[in-house]
Amino acid sequence: MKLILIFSALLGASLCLETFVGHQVLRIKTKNEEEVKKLQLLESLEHLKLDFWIHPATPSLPVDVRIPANSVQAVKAFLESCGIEYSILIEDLQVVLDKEKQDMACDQQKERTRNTFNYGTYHSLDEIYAQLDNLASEFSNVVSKIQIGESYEKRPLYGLKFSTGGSHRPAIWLDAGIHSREWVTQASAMWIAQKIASDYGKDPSVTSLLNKMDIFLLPVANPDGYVFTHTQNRMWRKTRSKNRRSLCIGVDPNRNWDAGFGGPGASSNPCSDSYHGPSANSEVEVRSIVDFIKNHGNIQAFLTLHSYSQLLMYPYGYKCTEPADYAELDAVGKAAARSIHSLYGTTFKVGSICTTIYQASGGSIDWSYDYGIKYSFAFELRDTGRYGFLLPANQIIPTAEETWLGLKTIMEHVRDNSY
Ligand code: BHK
Ligand code: ZN
Repeated sequence: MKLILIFSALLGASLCLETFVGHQVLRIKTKNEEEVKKLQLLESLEHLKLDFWIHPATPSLPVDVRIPANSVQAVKAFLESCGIEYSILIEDLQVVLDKEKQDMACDQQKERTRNTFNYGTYHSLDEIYAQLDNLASEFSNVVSKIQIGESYEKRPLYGLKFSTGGSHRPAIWLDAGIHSREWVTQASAMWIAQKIASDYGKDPSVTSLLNKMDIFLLPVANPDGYVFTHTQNRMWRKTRSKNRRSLCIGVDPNRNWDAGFGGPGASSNPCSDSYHGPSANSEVEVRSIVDFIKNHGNIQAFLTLHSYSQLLMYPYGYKCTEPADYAELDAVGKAAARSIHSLYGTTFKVGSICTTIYQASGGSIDWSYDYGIKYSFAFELRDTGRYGFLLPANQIIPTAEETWLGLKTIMEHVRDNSY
């Protein structure tokens, strides 16, 4: 009997969805450096098992943190004793997760009867991959499916190539979902794929772009993590690779690039959500993109989608100095932010990674920029913390629409300023 119990407990641990009952998400407002320091101390207390959605770094920025039920009282007591202001963003995370799951089940049922991909709902990896095939066959004049490698758990890394011919045209890279829990990014990437494909020959901007350049889109850069967020733990961010030195799983794929690798804003602790990994490019998902970019030889823009915070960032993250192309990147970024704003009034803040969120080393756009890809930008899509990573599905299409306008502004600039 005892054995059966132990066995089923083990099974439960590996086959069940992690619950977040009673987990709260707090928004903490810091007034000065001293309060930031106190939050950094709080972050270092591993036993509290805090998940900082936005890390403490600059006093003017809010800090969002998910707190497990049994740490909530301690954290609030700590904040109150320090006189640090906070509010509750999410009262009980599981309630939001249950709603998300329920909505998804409903939408899936509708989708089955209609037999068409609903861009306004979240999907499994298999559904997304099936849709890549559908797009490639429906728009075979411009779209083809490519595979750039395999994940750690041997899932294919599928992407789309948008091309109207020519041999080896200059190209734009766009990826989403390198952090698996940032679901609106994979979903937006799919809407954008459909938009690019169906606008060719209709929208003069897309048409002229694709008459000159190719676009490569990788909608799920971290498929193992993405599957894990559906089957085990909705809050998973990292890859799923095993560590030699620890039982903790995964590497932060946005700390694993060969740009200031292992520097400030990355963790050497394999249990941390920002663990940089044993070496640069240790993650096959990262290595596959790097190899693809190097082999291609003429990528002119490197664009990556994250969520959340509504930011449009350019290098650097591993250091806080301005890149050589600062003036141009800032101007293009601000123009893109205006395009985003024009549709639904969503405001994006524009700046370097270090000055807009925090110092973070080993990030993709720092690598791409130092590699020579001038137009390197990272988007942080909606929202600003009301739902954070759990953006309701009815915001997917509006998010994708506004993001596409921002992307298009950057792409037009790249088209007209190829180098
Ligand atoms: C984006 C690009 C490069 C470096 C850092 C970031 C911020 C990103 C991160 O890696 O910590 C924040 C994040 O995932 C939430 O999207
Ligand atoms: Zn991210």
